[in-house]
Amino acid sequence: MLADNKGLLAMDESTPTANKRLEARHIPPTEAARLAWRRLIVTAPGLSEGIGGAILYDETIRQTLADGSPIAKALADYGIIPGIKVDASTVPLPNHSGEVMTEGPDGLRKRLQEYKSMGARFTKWRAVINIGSGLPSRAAIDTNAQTLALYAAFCQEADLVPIVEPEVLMDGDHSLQRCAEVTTEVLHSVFDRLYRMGVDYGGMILKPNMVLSGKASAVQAGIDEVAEATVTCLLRTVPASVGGVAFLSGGQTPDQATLHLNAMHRDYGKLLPWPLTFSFSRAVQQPAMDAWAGKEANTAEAQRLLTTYTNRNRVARQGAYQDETA
Ligand code: 5MM
Repeated sequence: MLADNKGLLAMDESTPTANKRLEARHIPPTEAARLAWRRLIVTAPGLSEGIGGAILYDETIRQTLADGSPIAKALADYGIIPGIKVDASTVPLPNHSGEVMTEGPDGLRKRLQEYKSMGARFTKWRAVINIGSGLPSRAAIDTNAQTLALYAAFCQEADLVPIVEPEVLMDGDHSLQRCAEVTTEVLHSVFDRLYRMGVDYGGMILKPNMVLSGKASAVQAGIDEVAEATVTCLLRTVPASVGGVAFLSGGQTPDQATLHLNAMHRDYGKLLPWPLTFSFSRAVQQPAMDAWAGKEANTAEAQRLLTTYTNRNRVARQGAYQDETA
């Protein structure tokens, strides 16, 4: 999945998130529009040059291309391994205002068998941690870490590779240092629970946030600071035997996400014990969706932009990306 300096494409937006992205571009949020967008992505010429695996959503894995081929099969035929998001999104954590937990362990064993029969070879589960005044609580960290570990154990039992995604959000006015503290604490807790659940680190992928300044912070860390803080945090917390690390973009601009990944490889590439790559959604889809705007006539240009951005990240994964805006 992560071979040849490739990354993963997150195209697993739940229906509410997918609709939000369409509405932001004045595209009617219909099933037809979601399908058109997903077909555009899957059929983008050359997508497999930078992408080794694509994470689908339940709706998408049940859909087909215009020629009737199932989307998971089409991806596999193009050389992209199909995966599936198996969490059921977040709900409020009881007794903990402002914090959430992820639903989905009930019936998971059965759902995994169904997805496997539909061609999925890996899965993803996202937990969300908020930074705020007094947050995150120990309860939020422990609950989410335990659920991620349970999910990963179910997947390995089913012979599917779990992507474990504990996302510390960028929202808020916290500092880079605070994000580093929280991300370190969360990753320690996640790996402790994974270990206790008997999860084989070599057969899983971690999908973490980068260590960033809060979006609303007056002081924004530079590219090199983010790269150093993120690599330091990961080296302190992620066992060397983990199969791979693939970042989420979390609301960074496409340029920021690419430059951060690039700086990590350029400056610390030789220190990294695991493949370190990308599993972006917004940071690769945004420019393409803007160009598409829901119009079939814009398909080719949108596909060109999608592969431009996925390929940039493949170059960044080698520390060789040149900032065109610098
Ligand atoms: C694409 O969004 C994924 C699913 O989120 P929802 O259940 O809220 O719709 C999300 O897990 C995504 O895979 C990661 O956050 C990476 O996406 P970004 O946009 O952060 O790169």
